Amino acid sequence: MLTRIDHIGIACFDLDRTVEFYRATYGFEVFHSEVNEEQGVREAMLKINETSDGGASYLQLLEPIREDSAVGKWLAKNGEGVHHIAFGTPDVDADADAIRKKDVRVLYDEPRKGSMGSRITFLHPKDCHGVLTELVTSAPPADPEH
Ligand code: CMX
Ligand code: CO
Repeated sequence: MLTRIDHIGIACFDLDRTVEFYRATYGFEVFHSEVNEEQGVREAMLKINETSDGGASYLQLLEPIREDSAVGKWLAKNGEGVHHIAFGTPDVDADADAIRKKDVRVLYDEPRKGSMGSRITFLHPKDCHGVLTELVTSAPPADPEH
Protein backbone atom coordinates (compact mmCIF):
# COMPACT_ATOMS: atom_id res chain seq x y z
CA MET A 1 0.00 0.00 0.00
CA LEU A 2 1.33 3.42 -0.94
CA THR A 3 1.29 5.53 2.23
CA ARG A 4 3.16 8.76 1.55
CA ILE A 5 4.76 11.01 -1.01
CA ASP A 6 8.32 9.86 -0.37
CA HIS A 7 9.97 12.41 -2.62
CA ILE A 8 9.78 14.63 -5.64
CA GLY A 9 12.74 14.19 -7.98
CA ILE A 10 14.07 17.41 -9.50
CA ALA A 11 16.64 17.36 -12.29
CA CYS A 12 19.31 20.05 -12.27
CA PHE A 13 22.52 20.89 -14.12
CA ASP A 14 24.52 21.91 -11.03
CA LEU A 15 23.69 20.13 -7.78
CA ASP A 16 25.68 22.46 -5.52
CA ARG A 17 24.04 25.60 -6.92
CA THR A 18 20.59 24.03 -6.70
CA VAL A 19 21.15 22.91 -3.11
CA GLU A 20 22.19 26.48 -2.32
CA PHE A 21 18.97 27.83 -3.92
CA TYR A 22 16.81 25.59 -1.72
CA ARG A 23 18.83 26.54 1.37
CA ALA A 24 18.85 30.29 0.72
CA THR A 25 15.24 30.51 -0.46
CA TYR A 26 13.42 28.11 1.87
CA GLY A 27 15.90 27.15 4.56
CA PHE A 28 15.91 23.46 3.54
CA GLU A 29 19.14 21.65 4.44
CA VAL A 30 20.76 18.58 2.93
CA PHE A 31 19.74 15.53 4.97
CA HIS A 32 21.77 13.05 2.91
CA SER A 33 23.78 13.01 -0.31
CA GLU A 34 25.27 10.21 -2.38
CA VAL A 35 26.25 9.08 -5.86
CA ASN A 36 24.11 6.32 -7.36
CA GLU A 37 26.31 4.88 -10.11
CA GLU A 38 23.62 2.54 -11.42
CA GLN A 39 21.13 5.39 -11.84
CA GLY A 40 23.84 7.73 -13.15
CA VAL A 41 23.18 10.53 -10.66
CA ARG A 42 24.69 12.60 -7.89
CA GLU A 43 21.86 13.45 -5.53
CA ALA A 44 20.91 15.39 -2.43
CA MET A 45 17.91 14.55 -0.26
CA LEU A 46 16.31 17.52 1.53
CA LYS A 47 13.95 16.32 4.26
CA ILE A 48 10.75 18.36 4.28
CA ASN A 49 8.58 16.61 6.88
CA GLU A 50 7.98 13.33 8.67
CA THR A 51 4.90 11.38 7.68
CA SER A 52 2.22 9.52 9.64
CA ASP A 53 3.45 6.12 8.37
CA GLY A 54 6.80 6.56 10.18
CA GLY A 55 8.62 7.74 7.05
CA ALA A 56 9.33 11.17 5.62
CA SER A 57 8.93 13.31 2.53
CA TYR A 58 11.95 14.69 0.72
CA LEU A 59 12.99 16.68 -2.28
CA GLN A 60 15.51 14.67 -4.29
CA LEU A 61 17.82 16.94 -6.28
CA LEU A 62 19.47 15.05 -9.13
CA GLU A 63 22.51 15.93 -11.24
CA PRO A 64 23.53 13.46 -13.95
CA ILE A 65 27.00 11.94 -13.83
CA ARG A 66 26.64 10.63 -17.39
CA GLU A 67 25.01 12.25 -20.42
CA ASP A 68 23.37 8.95 -21.40
CA SER A 69 21.70 8.44 -18.00
CA ALA A 70 17.94 8.83 -17.60
CA VAL A 71 18.36 12.25 -15.98
CA GLY A 72 21.09 13.33 -18.42
CA LYS A 73 18.89 12.56 -21.42
CA TRP A 74 15.85 14.17 -19.83
CA LEU A 75 17.76 17.39 -19.00
CA ALA A 76 19.13 17.67 -22.52
CA LYS A 77 15.59 17.48 -23.87
CA ASN A 78 13.63 19.46 -21.26
CA GLY A 79 16.01 21.56 -19.21
CA GLU A 80 15.71 21.68 -15.42
CA GLY A 81 12.50 20.79 -13.63
CA VAL A 82 10.40 18.14 -11.93
CA HIS A 83 11.55 14.74 -13.23
CA HIS A 84 9.50 12.23 -11.19
CA ILE A 85 7.39 11.64 -8.13
CA ALA A 86 7.92 8.79 -5.68
CA PHE A 87 5.37 7.09 -3.47
CA GLY A 88 6.53 5.30 -0.31
CA THR A 89 5.35 1.82 0.60
CA PRO A 90 6.31 -0.75 3.22
CA ASP A 91 6.45 -3.42 0.46
CA VAL A 92 7.66 -2.27 -2.96
CA ASP A 93 7.71 -5.84 -4.31
CA ALA A 94 4.03 -6.40 -3.55
CA ASP A 95 2.94 -3.01 -4.87
CA ALA A 96 4.98 -3.37 -8.06
CA ASP A 97 3.46 -6.80 -8.69
CA ALA A 98 -0.07 -5.53 -8.08
CA ILE A 99 0.41 -2.51 -10.34
CA ARG A 100 2.02 -4.65 -13.08
CA LYS A 101 -1.17 -6.70 -13.20
CA LYS A 102 -3.06 -3.50 -14.02
CA ASP A 103 -1.15 -3.25 -17.31
CA VAL A 104 1.10 -0.46 -16.14
CA ARG A 105 4.70 -1.08 -17.22
CA VAL A 106 7.02 -1.57 -14.24
CA LEU A 107 10.52 -0.81 -15.54
CA TYR A 108 12.50 -3.29 -13.42
CA ASP A 109 11.89 -7.02 -12.86
CA GLU A 110 13.18 -6.60 -9.31
CA PRO A 111 13.55 -3.37 -7.28
CA ARG A 112 16.99 -1.77 -7.39
CA LYS A 113 19.08 0.27 -4.97
CA GLY A 114 17.84 3.81 -4.21
CA SER A 115 18.77 6.60 -1.79
CA MET A 116 19.85 5.70 1.74
CA GLY A 117 19.69 1.95 1.15
CA SER A 118 16.09 2.03 -0.08
CA ARG A 119 14.69 -0.29 -2.76
CA ILE A 120 13.09 1.38 -5.77
CA THR A 121 11.32 0.72 -9.02
CA PHE A 122 9.70 2.92 -11.66
CA LEU A 123 6.44 2.95 -13.63
CA HIS A 124 6.56 4.07 -17.25
CA PRO A 125 5.41 7.69 -17.60
CA LYS A 126 3.42 6.86 -20.73
CA ASP A 127 1.25 4.51 -18.63
CA CYS A 128 0.85 7.11 -15.83
CA HIS A 129 -0.61 10.12 -17.63
CA GLY A 130 2.83 11.58 -18.34
CA VAL A 131 4.29 11.23 -14.83
CA LEU A 132 7.41 9.11 -14.27
CA THR A 133 6.44 7.42 -11.00
CA GLU A 134 8.80 5.72 -8.55
CA LEU A 135 7.88 3.31 -5.77
CA VAL A 136 10.21 3.19 -2.78
CA THR A 137 10.63 1.15 0.37
CA SER A 138 13.02 2.71 2.88
CA ALA A 139 15.83 0.69 4.42
CA PRO A 140 14.87 -0.73 7.82
CA PRO A 141 16.21 1.33 10.74
CA ALA A 142 19.75 0.31 11.82
CA ASP A 143 19.79 -2.34 14.55
CA PRO A 144 21.07 -0.52 17.66
CA GLU A 145 22.70 -3.73 18.99
CA HIS A 146 25.12 -3.93 16.03
N1 CMX B 1 8.56 12.28 -17.13
C1 CMX B 1 7.57 12.21 -18.07
N2 CMX B 1 7.76 11.71 -19.32
C2 CMX B 1 9.00 11.26 -19.61
C3 CMX B 1 10.06 11.26 -18.67
C4 CMX B 1 9.81 11.82 -17.40
N3 CMX B 1 10.75 11.90 -16.48
N4 CMX B 1 11.15 10.73 -19.25
C5 CMX B 1 10.79 10.40 -20.50
N5 CMX B 1 9.50 10.71 -20.71
C6 CMX B 1 8.75 10.55 -21.97
C7 CMX B 1 9.46 11.29 -23.09
O1 CMX B 1 9.02 12.62 -23.16
C8 CMX B 1 9.07 10.48 -24.30
O2 CMX B 1 7.77 10.85 -24.73
P1 CMX B 1 7.48 11.18 -26.29
O3 CMX B 1 7.74 9.86 -26.97
O4 CMX B 1 6.06 11.59 -26.29
O5 CMX B 1 8.46 12.23 -26.67
C9 CMX B 1 8.98 9.06 -23.78
O6 CMX B 1 8.79 9.17 -22.35
C10 CMX B 1 10.26 8.28 -24.04
O7 CMX B 1 11.31 9.06 -23.53
P2 CMX B 1 12.82 9.02 -24.03
O8 CMX B 1 13.36 10.41 -23.95
O9 CMX B 1 12.94 8.28 -25.32
O10 CMX B 1 13.50 8.23 -22.86
P3 CMX B 1 13.67 6.68 -22.62
O11 CMX B 1 12.50 5.92 -23.17
O12 CMX B 1 15.02 6.29 -23.03
O13 CMX B 1 13.61 6.68 -21.01
C11 CMX B 1 12.44 6.13 -19.04
C12 CMX B 1 12.46 7.01 -20.30
C13 CMX B 1 11.27 6.57 -18.19
C14 CMX B 1 12.31 4.66 -19.46
C15 CMX B 1 13.80 6.37 -18.29
O14 CMX B 1 13.91 7.73 -17.96
C16 CMX B 1 13.95 5.53 -17.05
O15 CMX B 1 14.31 4.37 -17.09
N6 CMX B 1 13.66 6.12 -15.86
C17 CMX B 1 13.76 5.41 -14.59
C18 CMX B 1 15.12 5.62 -13.93
C19 CMX B 1 15.36 7.04 -13.54
O16 CMX B 1 14.64 7.97 -13.91
N7 CMX B 1 16.46 7.25 -12.75
C20 CMX B 1 16.82 8.56 -12.25
C21 CMX B 1 16.25 8.84 -10.87
C22 CMX B 1 16.89 7.97 -9.78
C23 CMX B 1 16.19 8.06 -8.44
O17 CMX B 1 15.07 8.57 -8.33
O18 CMX B 1 16.79 7.58 -7.44
CO1 CO C 1 13.67 9.28 -6.97
